[in-house]
Amino acid sequence: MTSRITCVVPAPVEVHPSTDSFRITEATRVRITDDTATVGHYLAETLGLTTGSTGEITLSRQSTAPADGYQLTVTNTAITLRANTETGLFMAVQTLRQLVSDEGIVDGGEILDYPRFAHRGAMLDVSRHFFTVDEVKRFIDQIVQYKINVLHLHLTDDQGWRLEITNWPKLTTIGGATQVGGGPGGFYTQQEFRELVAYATSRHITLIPEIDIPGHVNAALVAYPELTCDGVAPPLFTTTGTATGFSSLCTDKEITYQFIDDVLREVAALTPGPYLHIGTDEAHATPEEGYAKFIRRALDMVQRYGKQAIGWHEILRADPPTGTIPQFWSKADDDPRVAEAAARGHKILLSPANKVYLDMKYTPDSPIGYKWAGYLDVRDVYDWDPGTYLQGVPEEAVIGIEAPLWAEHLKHRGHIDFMAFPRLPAVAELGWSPRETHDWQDFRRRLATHGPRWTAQGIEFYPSTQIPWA
Ligand code: TNX
Repeated sequence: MTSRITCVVPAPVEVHPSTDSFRITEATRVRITDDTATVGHYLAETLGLTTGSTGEITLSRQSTAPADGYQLTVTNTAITLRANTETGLFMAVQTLRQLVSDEGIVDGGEILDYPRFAHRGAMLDVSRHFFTVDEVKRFIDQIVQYKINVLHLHLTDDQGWRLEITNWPKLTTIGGATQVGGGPGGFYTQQEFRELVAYATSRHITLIPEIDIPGHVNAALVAYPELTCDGVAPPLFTTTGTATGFSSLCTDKEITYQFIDDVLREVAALTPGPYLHIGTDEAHATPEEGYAKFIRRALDMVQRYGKQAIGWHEILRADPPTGTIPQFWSKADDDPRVAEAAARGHKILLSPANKVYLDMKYTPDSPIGYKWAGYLDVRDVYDWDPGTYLQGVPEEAVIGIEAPLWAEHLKHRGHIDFMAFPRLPAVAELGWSPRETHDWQDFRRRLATHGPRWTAQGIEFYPSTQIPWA
């Protein structure tokens, strides 16, 4: 059997296997020092070990790896994790977890590793179908194993508003009452949301909350009809419909701006991370001048509340300042504004639908999913290069990549598992690993060995025929 140290996903920058191996037993201890305690305890908990002031597994905050990178050394007698940052140590733990066999054998060798892109994200839509705090925590624990460091939560859409806003309580009591299919829906109280943020932070995940405005707001309009232009409440929307972008806040009413100011202020206060995502996609029901005016005012508020704005790339229609990050979600080169924005100095977040939309079917036989962006089997997701994908958007302009998991078709957490695995690890490798390690044949060989781990973790993954599962 090949050494697990040659099966790490995402592929490390450098791997040097040796013939050593370390055996983890009940007596194995994790050595804890002041500056490594948090990650040390997490490591011990994850591997079921105890901690102490001495131990065979040591963590150190001295490393030659770049920030957020790490070095990992496994010999017959010791395991050493080294990094300059706590995040780097956390990443080292994720690699170490992949090296441990069921019998506690850790294959020997040395690894030097660090990320290619700063932003390696997954997006979960909790609006179309609601997922509980525990379900989101479970997703976080799944994705950190692949060094994903951003979780973007799509908190509001036509079908449901999922975050309590103190000044506008009906958003959740009315706007959060249902979901696609007409089921009971749900929402996070601010306290629950804080708990989620804290959990993400403890896993070195930056949580990005998205409030999708000025379109995709039917749930808010049901709750507060004064936000529509005619003042009439629309009915709750519990299907996926055929027309997207049918709802809009009224951009001519001042109350609209009081509303978004309250929302953005409260969401900013709940969020320690640097970003607020303001949606801005498919605002087909918003008049063009109204759209630009609205976006500029919303961007001023985001800035006033100390955050950097992200928006789906349509936001470029409003000529936002260069600090705004457009999230590209279409197909290659179908919007010249993205390359123009990169030339002006915007950082670009890449989520091309025909590559990384995890709500697409794998094949025509997939039981759930859309196909509007094509069928996406593992190889389709893996075989592209974020550094050269869009003409005029060089690697330096790319902040990273993100895989959206829209939830029109996700009825329960098993559906999250099925759509995210094994595709999300492919996205993670594109975001983390250097281009030089990119190799489909090698990736499928390594990925195959992860299936039994997912099974052990209860992840109901899709056993793609492209992967020679172990
Ligand atoms: C497009 S991508 C949308 C979402 C849908 C998704 C379904 C984007 C910014 N908008 O509202 O859920 O397609 O694939």
